[in-house]
Amino acid sequence: GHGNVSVDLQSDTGIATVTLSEPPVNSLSGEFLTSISKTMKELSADSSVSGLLITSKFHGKVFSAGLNILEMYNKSDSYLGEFWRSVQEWYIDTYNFPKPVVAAINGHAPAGGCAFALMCDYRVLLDGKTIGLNETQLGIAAPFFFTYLMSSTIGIRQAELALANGTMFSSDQALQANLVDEVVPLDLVIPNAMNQLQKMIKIPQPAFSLSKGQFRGPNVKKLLGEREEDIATFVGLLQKPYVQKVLGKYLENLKNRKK
Ligand code: CO8
Repeated sequence: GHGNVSVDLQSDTGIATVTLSEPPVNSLSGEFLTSISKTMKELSADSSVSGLLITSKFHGKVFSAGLNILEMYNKSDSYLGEFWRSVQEWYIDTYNFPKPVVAAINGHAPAGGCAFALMCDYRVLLDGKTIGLNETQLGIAAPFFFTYLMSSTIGIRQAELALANGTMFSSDQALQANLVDEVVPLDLVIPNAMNQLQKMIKIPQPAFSLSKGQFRGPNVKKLLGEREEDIATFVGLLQKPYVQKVLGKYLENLKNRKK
């Protein structure tokens, strides 16, 4: 892997475990996102790889805290633009990955952490953890490609409600809504995810890839066709004074939560 992304390849099955290891909570900075994208590109091109298990080093705590809010606070237009480019790249490389990808969600998965899990083909969530696209709670709206991830997973009506309200689902609610496929105790998160991968890697790979591409290709193509516009939209929204104010307040609350 690259940076704080580690890869462990099982030589007999070709399953690669990708462990997100950015302390303390796997928040996604531009640098971390780029490390993830590079890793995905390499694993995609490696013919000895049959599938991926994506999980977090912070087992039992946090899968990913989502985009690093510090990357969006008090920054120049060009900084924000480059950050957003790395977000787009991460989405394209992960969502478009041609082989099976299973998320072992071994901790909380708010916002970008939820999006990451939604880019995978199957989700196993740790019992008692929360998952959802809570962006509106931060005063921002999730980008269109996050909303597509949610609506292609739980259906348009439920996605629209969840995104408007910034709903964080409990593990029971997430299972009920089909936002995740399994909810299990801690010691089963990785084994059950592995079990699902063992099944998926038996499907002939070209057929798997073609089928996956038929669902996902149009969404990726849309973003590829309007990357610069999407960056401009993001930068424009982020630079609004009220958005910066809300983000600042949110960061402050995060810091003060435990005091
Ligand atoms: N970004 C930056 N720093 C963060 C983030 C984050 N997303 N999450 C946590 N941190 C920091 C905390 O401030 C804390 O810092 P410090 O140690 O300096 O006080 C440190 O990481 C550890 O966090 P906690 O102490 O809170 O750790 P816990 O284990 O108690 O809790 C949680 C972990 C549940 C993940 C909790 O930290 C949390 O809820 N974090 C916020 C999650 C969140 O709301 N993320 C939203 C990110 S926005 C996004 O992903 C999509 C934006 C799309 C933009 C589109 C615009 C057009």
